[in-house]
Amino acid sequence: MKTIIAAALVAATAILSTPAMAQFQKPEDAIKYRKASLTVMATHFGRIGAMVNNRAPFDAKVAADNAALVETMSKLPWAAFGAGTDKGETRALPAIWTEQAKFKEGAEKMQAEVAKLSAAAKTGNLDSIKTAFGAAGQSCKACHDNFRKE
Ligand code: ASC
Repeated sequence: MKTIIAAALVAATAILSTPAMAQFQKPEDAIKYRKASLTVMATHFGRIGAMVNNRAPFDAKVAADNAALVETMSKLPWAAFGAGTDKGETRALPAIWTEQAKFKEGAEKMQAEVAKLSAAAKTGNLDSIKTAFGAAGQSCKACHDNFRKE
């Protein structure tokens, strides 16, 4: 019995302390996951963009709902940039892995800016949303310029 409990504890510890990468069975699963999460994020960001750029009527609730989704999605892609996920169907540049601190900083900057966008959207003030949307878009672009192939 003691042996079983000990084995279970060892297994649980291994699962809980496994690096993020091991959430994915294969590198291509991680690549698919990060692309999917970025695509969903971009879709909801774009819906706010349509209102900010007068391509859609402004609706405060739609803006707030989409910004909340962007904020949630912004947390997801990063665990899927683990070691060994640099090859395959990806535009990710090697700099992601050779300049990890800079990449992390960019990812955190983006997450901070979209959190501000979500806060602005909750106020319903279109001018604040426009300002925050611009800053968030810049934070997307900064990483694309440095870490993504054309
Ligand atoms: C978007 C989108 C991005 C960013 C980026 C900003 O709407 O899909 O990736 O904005 O283009 O420069």
